[in-house]
Amino acid sequence: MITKWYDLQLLGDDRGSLVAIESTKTIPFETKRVYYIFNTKAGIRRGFHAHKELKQAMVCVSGSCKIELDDGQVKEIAQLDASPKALAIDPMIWHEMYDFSEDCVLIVLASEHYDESDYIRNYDSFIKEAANG
Ligand code: T46
Repeated sequence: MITKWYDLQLLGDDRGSLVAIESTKTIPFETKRVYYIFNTKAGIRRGFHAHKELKQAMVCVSGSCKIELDDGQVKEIAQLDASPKALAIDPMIWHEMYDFSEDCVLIVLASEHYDESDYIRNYDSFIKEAANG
């Protein structure tokens, strides 16, 4: 299985719900960057890359979408919705997000600051690098 989830604890009371994510505890890496993806237009597919070193955890806090994960040999599809869990996006996993609902909000915790040189954006190059281990 290349699909890996981190369980999040749903905290809440009669006022509503709360989920806390603690760096190095809830997710197993130090978080240097947080970004979020929202307002994705209907029919859009995004991602189309793998990271060389970056570790990430993706949480859907509203709505839903799907993500295809590909390690160069196996492809899996994960469904993201607002249940309390974070999807691991490890290095050398080609990923594509799609089927965004209108209200989909994805929060991504990342182990490093933004660095375009960490991206592999060409699928053939990804397959070659993945084959070289
Ligand atoms: C990923 C998936 C899940 C920045 O300047 N700083 C940032 O921290 C990020 C994440 C992006 N950008 C710029 C780079 C592009 O000009 O924002 C623009 C959109 O990024 P991109 O086309 O890479 O978006 P996605 O949705 O294809 O990919 C993003 C992340 O970039 C990527 O790391 O794993 O979400």
